[in-house]
Amino acid sequence: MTIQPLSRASLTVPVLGASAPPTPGMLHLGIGNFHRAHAAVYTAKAMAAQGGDWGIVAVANRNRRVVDALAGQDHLYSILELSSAGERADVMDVHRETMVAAEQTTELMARIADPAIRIVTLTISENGYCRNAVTGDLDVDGALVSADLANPDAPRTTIGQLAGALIRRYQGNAEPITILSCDNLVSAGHTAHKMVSQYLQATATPDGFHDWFAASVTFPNAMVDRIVPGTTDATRARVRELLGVVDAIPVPAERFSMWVIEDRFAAGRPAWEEAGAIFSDEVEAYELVKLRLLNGSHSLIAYLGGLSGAETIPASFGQDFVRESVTALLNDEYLPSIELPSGFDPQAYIAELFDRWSNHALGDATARVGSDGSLKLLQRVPDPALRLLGLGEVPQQLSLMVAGWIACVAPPAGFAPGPIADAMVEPARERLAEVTAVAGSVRAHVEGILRGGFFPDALAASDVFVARVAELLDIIVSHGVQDAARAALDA
Ligand code: CS2
Repeated sequence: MTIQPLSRASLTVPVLGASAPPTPGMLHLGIGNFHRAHAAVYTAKAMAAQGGDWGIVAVANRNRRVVDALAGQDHLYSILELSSAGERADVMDVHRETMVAAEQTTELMARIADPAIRIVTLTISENGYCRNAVTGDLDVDGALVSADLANPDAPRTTIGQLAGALIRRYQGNAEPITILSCDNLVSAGHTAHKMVSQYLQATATPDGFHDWFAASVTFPNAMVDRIVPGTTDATRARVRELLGVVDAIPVPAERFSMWVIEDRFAAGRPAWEEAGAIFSDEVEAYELVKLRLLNGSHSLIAYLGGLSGAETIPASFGQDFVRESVTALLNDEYLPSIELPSGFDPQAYIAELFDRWSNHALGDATARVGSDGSLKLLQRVPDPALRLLGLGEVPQQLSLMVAGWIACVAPPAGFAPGPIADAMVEPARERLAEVTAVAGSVRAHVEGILRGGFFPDALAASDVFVARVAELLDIIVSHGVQDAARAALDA
């Protein structure tokens, strides 16, 4: 087969779902791998089933890599599905324009104000919501949000950009619009709504704006799920072999995919149910199931793996001690903390999770899942830990998770967690180093972090939790992670 650059002219395979029509109806903020293997796929399939002007404007926050590559290959890219049952590659054709928010902020706000755009989807990660870790409110006093409030025509945060765009939309045409968060947050829609509302309360708005905002802008909750690792040279090589094209930005993904959405769309939506999405009134229950059972356990697998030399999630989960710790976390600490959606079979879900975490073909990197822990753990630890503490019990596995995170990204003096932990991206590394700088003991180190603004006050105030995290961290540092996991299991 002749190898050609990926372009419309070189396309010899059919695209997945439908090609989008020329005029986009959606705009996506945060054009990373997850969106391209998740909402984009549902949208292509929905349009294949029922048509619709739902092409997507792809917006990167500041990094040009993906948008430049998309622009250079007629907005096409491929998805490489990897599982033990085999592999397949497909080409996607749903993006129609690209933008970089940091460079085209005014244009971006005008584009969102354009009535042709009826849905804005978000994958901006936990970080993008500018939420204060202690209060859960918009971080209005933080450097980023206060800079935007001082200069609202050139906002740099997504929240400021959305607020500016909504004001422009109200002034221009006042057409309704939906903002749909596709991030791993508790009550993702409510959280997005709260952050944007609090920003709008703090900034000048035209007369009548708040009534329009309340009546015409919706923020449905949604639970998103598909394990989508980073792209590697191996991904590109495999796509070249399977499709005969050179794609700079293929996306590897597992076969499994799930999307549960509240049906609250102000201006129409694609027929995502045709692609397997579930519309439900119990979305928050699904979000909690997924955030705790999948994402929470994922963090534990990542930190135990990072500290035991396992480069991938399946390599980590393949170790008996990791599997035992995760099983205890699921059964003793997470399952009792959630109300399940009706008809939901937790044991079947967990059995499927065990398969998904064992996907060696996908080879999801431990360092990917261990990254951004300071933001992710907020969704995964405090509520279930506080529940157990309230019952007079010690959350052993949640304590182990936090101890593992600290050992990986803010190790006590003299402890070197190794290259996998070093590869974890942690935006708070500097702040973590500051709050632990004067710690003379592991206990003081843990106190510095737990009481340093990374967790809500209620958890930071628990001496029992602080003490258990410190004991387990001490064991990690002095005897290794397996002994710490054993101590948490035997307690
Ligand atoms: C992972 C998620 O990054 C993480 O912490 O748990 O990216 C996970 O792979 C997805 O949420 C799966 O839907």
